[in-house]
Amino acid sequence: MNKFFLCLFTLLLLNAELHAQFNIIPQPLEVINTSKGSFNLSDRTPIVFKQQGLGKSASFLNAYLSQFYGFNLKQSKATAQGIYLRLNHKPESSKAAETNHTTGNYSLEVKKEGIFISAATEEGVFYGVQTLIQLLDPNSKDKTLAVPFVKIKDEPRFQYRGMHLDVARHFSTVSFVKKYIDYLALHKMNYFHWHLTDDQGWRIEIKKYPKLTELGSKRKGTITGFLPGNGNTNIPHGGFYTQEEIKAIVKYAADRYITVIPEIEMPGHASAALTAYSYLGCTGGPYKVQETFGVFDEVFCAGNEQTFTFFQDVIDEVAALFPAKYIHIGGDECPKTSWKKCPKCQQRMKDHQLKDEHELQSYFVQRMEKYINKKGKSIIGWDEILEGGLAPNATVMSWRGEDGGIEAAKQKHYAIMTPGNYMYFDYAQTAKRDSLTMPGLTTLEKVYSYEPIPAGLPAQYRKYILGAQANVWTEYMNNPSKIEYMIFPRMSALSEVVWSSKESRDWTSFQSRLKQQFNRYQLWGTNYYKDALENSRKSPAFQGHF
Ligand code: TNX
Repeated sequence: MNKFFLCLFTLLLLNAELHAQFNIIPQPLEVINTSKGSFNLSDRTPIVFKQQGLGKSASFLNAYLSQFYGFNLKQSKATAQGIYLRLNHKPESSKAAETNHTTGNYSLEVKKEGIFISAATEEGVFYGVQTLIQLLDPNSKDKTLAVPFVKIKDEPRFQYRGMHLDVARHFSTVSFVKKYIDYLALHKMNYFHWHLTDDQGWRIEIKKYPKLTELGSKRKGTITGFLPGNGNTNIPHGGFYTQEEIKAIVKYAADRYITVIPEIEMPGHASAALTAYSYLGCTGGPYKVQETFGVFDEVFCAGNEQTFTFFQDVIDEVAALFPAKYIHIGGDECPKTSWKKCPKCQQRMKDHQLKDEHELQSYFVQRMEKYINKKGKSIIGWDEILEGGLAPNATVMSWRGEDGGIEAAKQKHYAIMTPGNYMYFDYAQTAKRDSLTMPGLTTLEKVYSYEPIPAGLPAQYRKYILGAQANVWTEYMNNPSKIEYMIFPRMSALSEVVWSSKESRDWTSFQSRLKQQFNRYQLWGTNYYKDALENSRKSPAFQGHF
């Protein structure tokens, strides 16, 4: 018996060894080291595919090769040695898939005759290309790349693999947003949650309400130091995306099989919108686009019909811009102070027999949900939308720990896990506090250790957990380099949490593969937290504020 376990153990180690040598992140389901040798990839290698849709995968590969290796491939019908992209139309298997609708399986084989990527879906082929990219030596300066022989079978574990970006606290340019989307693609992520409106800025052009961006996208300054701040930059900060720019970004993401989910905050986090249209608030103002952070009492009036007209108009334009099935309506951190004092809000509560302001918030969200459902879309809201009764088709994003997600799943609602102490990339990544951040601590190891299916959730509800997402709130990130520093390497850990099978998760193996990932970051020219491997291991247990 002991011998048996020894054998098994050796086999497992050997297996981990084989995986490790390819340094692929996220770890694929099966990696088979076929035989020694490699395929030479150069500008003489043709790329061969029949279906037009596969052109997106080919273009991504070519853009990567030209940017980082200085050559690209020509499409050809030839049957010589080349890269073959194929749709095989076989039904998706779902061995490791936790939920029913995981798509993106692929197989990749590198052998003497060529590189063969096949999948049942276009995105599967795209993920195969991402894996191929990881087989390329990031340190090579050659125009011929040796791609090691290997056979890989892979499939995602979760159907929702997301990253969020807050562009309200600090604006990100169109070109950085595209770069961010590329980072997601390189990690096989498929959702980009775009936090477009908040107290500190309204960042999406709405044609019917031009003042939202004329006035609401600009603030006069920003606090310096940690909340409540030790001064103010007094430097105006602003920026917004035109509808044309938004369409371009949505297409850019779709070409990478990434769905963009817009977030339009309601009924809280409203200062920027109220500054533009003060009649939407309970008191009528005066309001200002906030220069500091936190939670503000000025929220949208829930008693005023014009508020709903406003949001319906906004949703009309938003729904037309984003093909995603989901619209995120926020719903978080909405103090009830102004509603308690507002005659219109109180009247609404009487008319609808709402017993408290939480039920009024629920009324607000449910009314907007109905409108959004009529447009064929569903809402996502932060876990506060559970308070006062959940809207019938809502998906919950669980951020104050996992309880919201658990509760939603038990009510047979879908949930996406983004608990603060694991998934907040605005928290420090080292106990040494190397820069100004939110006060929590989320080390690389902490991210890596995250298990999206909560331990106590009864089996029959597990399918309601769609996946997980990391949030990048930008109160203390005012330039792209800081954002990159905060997301890398934590995003690489996240990609494994949401993609790789639970059984294959192995912190030791991840650390060893991450060394090569660091070389890739260098190739990309991105900033990253270089001491993550050192300090993640040493850092103490979580000390966050939730
Ligand atoms: C809470 S997460 C917020 C954000 C802040 C973040 C800072 C959530 C739904 N609301 O408005 O930016 O904390 O960590």
